[in-house]
Amino acid sequence: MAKSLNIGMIGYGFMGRAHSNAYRKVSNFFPLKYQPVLKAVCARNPENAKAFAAQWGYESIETDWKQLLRREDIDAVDICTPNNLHAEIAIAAAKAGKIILCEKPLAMNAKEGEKMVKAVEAAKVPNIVWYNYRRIPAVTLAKQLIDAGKLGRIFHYRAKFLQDWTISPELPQGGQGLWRLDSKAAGSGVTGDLLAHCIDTALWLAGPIANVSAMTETFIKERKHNLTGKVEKVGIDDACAFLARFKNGALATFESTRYARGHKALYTFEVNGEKASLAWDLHDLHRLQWFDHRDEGILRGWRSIHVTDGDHPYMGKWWVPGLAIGYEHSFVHQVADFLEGLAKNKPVGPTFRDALETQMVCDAVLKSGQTGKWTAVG
Ligand code: SOE
Repeated sequence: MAKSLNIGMIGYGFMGRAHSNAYRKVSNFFPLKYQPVLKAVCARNPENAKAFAAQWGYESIETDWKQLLRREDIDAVDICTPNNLHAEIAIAAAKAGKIILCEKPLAMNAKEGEKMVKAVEAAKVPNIVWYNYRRIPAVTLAKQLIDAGKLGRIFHYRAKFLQDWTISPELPQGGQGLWRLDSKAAGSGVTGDLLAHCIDTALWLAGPIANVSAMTETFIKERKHNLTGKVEKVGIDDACAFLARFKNGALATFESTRYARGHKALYTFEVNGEKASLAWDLHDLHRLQWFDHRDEGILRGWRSIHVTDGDHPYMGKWWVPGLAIGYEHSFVHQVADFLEGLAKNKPVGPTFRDALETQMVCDAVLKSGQTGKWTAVG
């Protein structure tokens, strides 16, 4: 019989739902040695915590995260709060000996991230950061193809993450649902929120980034703040584009904005290698586009692989070949891999240390955006 792993979740927004859904589903599809148990959800407002607990099946609630960490019946803490609370909670959770699953980005900046890495490594607690897109089967397949050497030397990496939800100047900043626009809660704008995903995938697929040259822009300079009721300066980057050089010599371009009218969450990347290229698009997430120069000349062309067969990553655990899965399954896969790692006593990425590397690239990007200069990472 599987051993229970009692989860204490802090925060209950969009990510609280995505993670809770994953904990609930994982054991039905992935037979593992550990089974998550939704033990407690923690939110400042008891009514909200109760409503969330009732909807998702948490056994109890807490209104103070410090109390949650004191509970002996909590094995793992899942941090789904705004970014400005990640470090304090994670460091305390590590000291309390808890397993930690932290929402991305790891921290407000690399300095904070370093303290978090030190804390989890000193306490030797298993840890992971929710960069979920790695575990969409088509993206995992891209990783397998690159690692198998099928692309050969990589020349180019191209990624973008486009949204359009903050174009209205009437949209306030701060508070529930809108803390991503408040630099005091989020640390940065699209760089930490969206480009961080692109950077995590890029580092995973193509290796470390050496230096970057960025431009950032804040299109709407002032917005009403929901917590103070006053019109306040906007401190986040609304858009960011940067060039990067990987340590292996490959060149990259990254772009992200919340002002690309018509795009809701268009995350795409393309990798061009000596022998082959591949491309992926979140709006068509179960497909991987593949071009292989080694194909017979007259048949050579881009093919669209429907990543739904039993021998594709994770797919053997779901339905039957040809039937697609979606966004939420990337979180289920992350929990499955993490639980398998726990059983085998092996770290599963992205660990806090992996996510610190992403944070260091974000810091370099933001610095370069300010200075207009090429900036080394780290
Ligand atoms: C922002 O709108 C957001 O929800 C990010 O915070 C998530 O990390 C991303 O996956 C989707 O967009």
